[in-house]
Amino acid sequence: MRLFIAINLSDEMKDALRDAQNRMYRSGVRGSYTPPENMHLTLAFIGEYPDAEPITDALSAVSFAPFELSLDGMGCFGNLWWAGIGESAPLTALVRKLRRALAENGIPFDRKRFSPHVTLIRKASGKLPAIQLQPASMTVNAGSLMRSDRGRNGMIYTELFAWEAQG
Ligand code: 2AM
Repeated sequence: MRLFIAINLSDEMKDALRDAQNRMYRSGVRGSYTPPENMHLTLAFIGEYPDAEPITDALSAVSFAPFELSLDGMGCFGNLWWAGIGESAPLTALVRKLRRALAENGIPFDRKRFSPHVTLIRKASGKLPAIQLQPASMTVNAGSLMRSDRGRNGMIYTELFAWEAQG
């Protein structure tokens, strides 16, 4: 199984992201647009791993209180265009605790520096236009262990385990 840990986004966040995608499409940008059901914020990418149970055990031991996230601007890694997430101390703390728990349990993950983003377009054509995102925010009440499968028409992400905030 190809696994990652993510925050799934609220409808309000997805609507704002969808609106930005629509404007980019109308301005001629072509590429592989992330469908709303696939929009998420990755906290840790595990990759191929045979068993979800040690991961759900590790996640269950990481507690966090609900916190707010908001969108903040757009950026790109080459031809992968994304929407950024505003600076958030609780998010940074959660990722640090989560990654430490994975490491302590011997679960491998991509140790690249955390750069909170939601991918909007892969293989985007042209240059990133100056598009303003509609303001949007959400309360994070849970994180998710996700499985990624290659479907006939793109990636299919399935939630295997929801890990709830406390309080
Ligand atoms: P991306 O959107 O920036 O590509 C599922 O692939 C999720 O894991 C995506 O959000 C992807 O981020 C993220 N991810 C992080 N590191 C990855 C890696 N090394 N390989 C594939 N996906 C990775």
